[in-house]
Amino acid sequence: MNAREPAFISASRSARLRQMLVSHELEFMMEAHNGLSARIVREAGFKAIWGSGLAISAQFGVRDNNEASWTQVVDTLEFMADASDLPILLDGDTGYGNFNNVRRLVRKLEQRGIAGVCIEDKQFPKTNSFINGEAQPLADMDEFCGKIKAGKDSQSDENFSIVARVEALIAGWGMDEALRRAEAYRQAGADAILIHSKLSRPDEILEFAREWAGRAPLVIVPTKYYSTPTEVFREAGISTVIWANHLIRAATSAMQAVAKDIHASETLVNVEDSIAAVNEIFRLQDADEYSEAEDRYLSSGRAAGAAIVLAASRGKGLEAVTEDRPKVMLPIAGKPLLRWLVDAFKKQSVNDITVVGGYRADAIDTAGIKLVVNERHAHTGELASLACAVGTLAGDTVVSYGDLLFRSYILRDLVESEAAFSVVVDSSLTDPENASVRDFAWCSAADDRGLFGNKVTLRHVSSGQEATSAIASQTPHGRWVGLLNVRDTGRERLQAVLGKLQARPDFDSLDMPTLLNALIEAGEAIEVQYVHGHWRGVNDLEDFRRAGDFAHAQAPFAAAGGSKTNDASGAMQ
Ligand code: SPV
Ligand code: MG
Repeated sequence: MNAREPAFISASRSARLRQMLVSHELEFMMEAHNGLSARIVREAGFKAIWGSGLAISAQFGVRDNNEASWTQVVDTLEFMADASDLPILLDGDTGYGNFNNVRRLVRKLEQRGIAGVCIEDKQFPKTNSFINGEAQPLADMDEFCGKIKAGKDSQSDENFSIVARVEALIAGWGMDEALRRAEAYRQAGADAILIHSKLSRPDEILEFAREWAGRAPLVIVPTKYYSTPTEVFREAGISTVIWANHLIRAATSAMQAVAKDIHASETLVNVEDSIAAVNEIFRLQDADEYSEAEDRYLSSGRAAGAAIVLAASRGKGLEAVTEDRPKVMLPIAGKPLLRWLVDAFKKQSVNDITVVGGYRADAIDTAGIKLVVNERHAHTGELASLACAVGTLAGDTVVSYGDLLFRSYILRDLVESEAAFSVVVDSSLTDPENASVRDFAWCSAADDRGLFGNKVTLRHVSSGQEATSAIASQTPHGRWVGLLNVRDTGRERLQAVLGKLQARPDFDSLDMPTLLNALIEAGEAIEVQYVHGHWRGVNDLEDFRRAGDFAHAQAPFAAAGGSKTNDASGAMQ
């Protein structure tokens, strides 16, 4: 869009095209042939688009002989008009029939927001002017004048333009015939005359312009006399220059080179850096607007949920089975632990999943996830891993340990929580004597099924690092399972608290409970969702061995081979 001319831009497309035709400046139109190229033309700064018959037929892979039907052309124009707010002048060939077809064409073009049409005085079906032009029969001049009149009479927008294209020079009928026809078309109501030439020098065009003497705007297509300095057209009083086919030709040579290279080399590495990035295609498609609209209009509440999965560790006590892979890639009932977790997230529409890898991150299956790597994983803890991903945090996000299996309702209830921060605490685990278990949780109230629905908040979680706190002398209310839900409303506060912890000299050794406790100290209410079993962490070989049974029990009956009963009793841990 041309920001220099706001008044021009706010006018309708047809008014802008008409303004270009009648202005005393030399104006330019660039060819486009689909929505993408129409957008590219606009971004390059052009003020209008030429809907080239040659380019549109070529992108369909058919000949410029009216092989594409006129409705197929009009459908293509609709995509172009949607993709770009520029005025479009359609190359309407001969008008696709007689005066009646022109009337209908004009009405349909107006309905699709097309600013004007150019019709040429040849016979339907036409052939491109550069293919044996002299052999092509011209239309009867009076009949063509009738088409122009019919088109002008049927437009409902006074600014819709009809450009009459004179093919007399192409067909070898001479300058006098070209001038005679141009004058007749002007009198029939044409808003501009396109005078076409297939010579490599502009001489006949310039002679025509001299004789024409500004009776109506003149449009030219210098495809063949391309070496003429543009200043020459300006001095000749030309209204508009059409660069008629250069984007389809540019696309063609780029596609030929890339296809040839990939075929010969059987790899993408040679071409990747020289072609548009996939993200550039997304940008041209306006993919961001779609994401924003999704946030506004999708009612599911968590349509664009995100997750950060901490998966950097090899797994203490699991060294025997993690030589070649991190803990999260251990196979549980036939699929990696991480895949169980990812599938569980996807089931709750938590689709934007960032996994923070570390130890043997190269072995992580990245299908459906984004992988970031904590390069310092060997010397750092959970918060250092979280910090690797937290910069990209957007929207509602679940932070999860990577070694979890759980029943689906646990995640569903967590992500449905409206609280800025919420965690899952298992009230079946309250024995702090078990030294191998950390993450004990003290809450504002014990799990009490009778008080179902009451809000309970987290008061403290035992951390691997901290000195025993006063609260730890009391019996805990359960164990934090490793799931934290951060609503969009809490995101910046979480980032701020994490930022403060990052300033501590011992940050590299800090774990997730330290973050939860820091949030609590900062005055945040962390809502507790109690569960009673129904989940597993994989912390040692014994957990690993038993996780298969648990996982089988989560699978549909068919996949689980009927072993559903393992999980029927409740507490799993
Ligand atoms: C087109 O772009 O389809 C034209 C111009 O009609 S030309 O191909 O030069 O005839
Ligand atoms: Mg054409």
